[in-house]
Amino acid sequence: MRTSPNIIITGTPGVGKTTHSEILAERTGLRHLSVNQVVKDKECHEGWSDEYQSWIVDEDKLLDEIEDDVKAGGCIIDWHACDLFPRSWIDLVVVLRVDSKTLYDRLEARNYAEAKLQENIDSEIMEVLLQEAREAFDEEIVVELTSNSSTEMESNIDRIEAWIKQWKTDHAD
Ligand code: DAT
Repeated sequence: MRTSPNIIITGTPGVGKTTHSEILAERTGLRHLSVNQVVKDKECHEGWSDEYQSWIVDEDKLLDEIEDDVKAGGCIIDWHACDLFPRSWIDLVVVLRVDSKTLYDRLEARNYAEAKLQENIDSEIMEVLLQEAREAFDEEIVVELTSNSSTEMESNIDRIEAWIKQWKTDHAD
């Protein structure tokens, strides 16, 4: 039994997953688990894809790598995919959403190539990650939050922080 919840923060690249996760970790003492970092550091991949400009992730190796940490609880899992994580590991799935113009500007600032930029904008418009989350987890634990501005981010963080406190109260011995 976990005494601290596990939360996935997901969404298209550029929506604010890392920023939200870092602030939340600082405020709540939960651990920011950057899946990108684990994939790189622990080599949970089968090489680099030039076409997708990203690692070809070995999901089994990744899950093995993080299993003990996540089962212990208190992880903020930061990644653009969520359907690989076993349902029993996860207490809340936050899907961050951003307007296409804002997302365009953020990805352009990251020097994304045009094709990759457009692919991510399309994915955001088509709600790909929201659908993925809703299909993979019970609807009650999937929350969609907008992240267009720092005011929205503040309010998201307050909400998630309050949710964590409540979860801990509800799951105290
Ligand atoms: P992700 O981890 O989803 O790729 P990020 O946290 O790295 O996204 O954020 C991408 C950029 O956008 C970064 O420069 C911080 C900025 N940003 C993120 N969320 C924001 C928000 N709600 N308001 C304003 N800027 C934000």
